[in-house]
Amino acid sequence: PPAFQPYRTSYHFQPPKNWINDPNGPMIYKGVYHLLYQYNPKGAVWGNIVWAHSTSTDLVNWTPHVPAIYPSQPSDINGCWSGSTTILPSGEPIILYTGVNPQNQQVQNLATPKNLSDPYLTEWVKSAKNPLMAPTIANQINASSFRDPTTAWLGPDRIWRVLIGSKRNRRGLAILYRSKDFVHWTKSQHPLHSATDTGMWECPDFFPVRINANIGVDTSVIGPHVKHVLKLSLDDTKHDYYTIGTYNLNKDIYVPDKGQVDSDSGLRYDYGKFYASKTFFDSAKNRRILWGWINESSSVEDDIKKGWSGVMAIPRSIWLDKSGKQLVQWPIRELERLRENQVNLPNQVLKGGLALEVSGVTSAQADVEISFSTIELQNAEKLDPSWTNPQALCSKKGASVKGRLGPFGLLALASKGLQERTAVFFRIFKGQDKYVVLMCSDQSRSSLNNGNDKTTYGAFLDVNPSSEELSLRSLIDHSIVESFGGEGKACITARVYPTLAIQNEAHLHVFNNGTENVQITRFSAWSMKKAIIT
Ligand code: DQQ
Repeated sequence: PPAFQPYRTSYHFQPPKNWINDPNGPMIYKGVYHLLYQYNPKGAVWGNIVWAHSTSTDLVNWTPHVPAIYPSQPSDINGCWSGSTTILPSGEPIILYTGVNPQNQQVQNLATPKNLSDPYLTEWVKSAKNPLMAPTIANQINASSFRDPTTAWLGPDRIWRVLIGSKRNRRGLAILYRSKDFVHWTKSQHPLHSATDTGMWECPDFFPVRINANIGVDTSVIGPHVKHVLKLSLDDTKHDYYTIGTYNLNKDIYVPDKGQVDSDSGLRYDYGKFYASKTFFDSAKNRRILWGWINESSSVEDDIKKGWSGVMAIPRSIWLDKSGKQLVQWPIRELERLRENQVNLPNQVLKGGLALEVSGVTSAQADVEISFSTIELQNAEKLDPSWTNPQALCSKKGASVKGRLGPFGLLALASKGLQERTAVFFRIFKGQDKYVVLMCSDQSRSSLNNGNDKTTYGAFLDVNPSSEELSLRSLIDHSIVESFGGEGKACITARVYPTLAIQNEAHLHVFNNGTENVQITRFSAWSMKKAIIT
């Protein structure tokens, strides 16, 4: 890789070079966090996939190990694709992953640690019984769409269950398998869940969340105090969608409370770039942690030139919102240990049309928290009933389009004369019977290089601006702006490649491009230290 690397991140996980994609089998074992992930040891594009492996004691600083799983037997000779770890009741971790066999069929394999007393679990042994699950004529499984086993869960009937992503024609499927011993698996007649016309379901994730408590629970927990979440990564749209619903263990089916995984109005973990994510239960801190892959928005040629592609999002704690209608995500607390040189702004009115530069922060590598309150809500622009797609609305009304209540927010990775800037902001509209808050991340002027994908992203945010403040946190890391609106109710992650606003030439502004004044009720920004990721 070249020496000049303005887009490498300082506190988001990435290996020194080459291609990465999905996080695989995250876990905590003997106090050590493990991140395994899809990796091409030979280049900056997808291919030659192995499971690379790093460990950490704080989810921030990472030490690499040799690849944990790589092609070595007929059942995975053409690739070791995504999968998950399950911690058995004995405390032993066990991996299920997808292998691609000599016929290019997708099959499911098992691997166990060679030495359980090694907390780093550097060596893994594949089962002689692999593959444990395979497409056959009898089971009618589509051999090129059968992959990404979930963490398994154990029912009160002592039977293990696991999901495999699949499709039949255009119907997406979460195929269910059951086992008494984790080795012999039988396909259930019915999928746990399916939906028409969604295409392939990659990387399913299925887990319980506590009602009315923001603590995580183990994947096998069931009962009246939990709801269940089913997440799917739609190959068609490359977004991660989830629903919240009820898991009926007797029938082994999952019924979403409301909504579909496939529709554009479906709930997403992140309304920007974030894919093939996976959660695990952190038994040391009783929380559920979400890992997601953030792909590049640059051209393949640029990726090859810089020698790498892909980073991981900051691990996020994830729990059920008190409304019960959506999940909430927040960067793991450990990240705050990288904060230094805090800069605060006093409470103040930010007049319509004004911007305020924040000095004293390393703006290319920062953590920023801001809250707004709005005074003249009744002056909000009316929401046209046809504006149902938040991304389309944010594209139409970008940061430079003047409004009434908004756009107001942050200009991140801004160049001196503002030729380049990534704008993360809110707009408030007057809807039918309530105010509607739109959160946007506008990349249209993020770089003078037009070879990048500069799509603008957007989400509606379930916050009531007449009684609540509007908060925004943005993690800025050279080529990433990872934003959390409404205390984690909507997340938008963007990849940007400024040509001027790099390193010490990057600036940070608070702006209000609406006609109405807004009040800044809180502002803190920190320079971020570099994490040790070797
Ligand atoms: N990536 C893996 C597959 C998975 C896809 C291959 C999702 O197992 O379906 O690298 O990004």
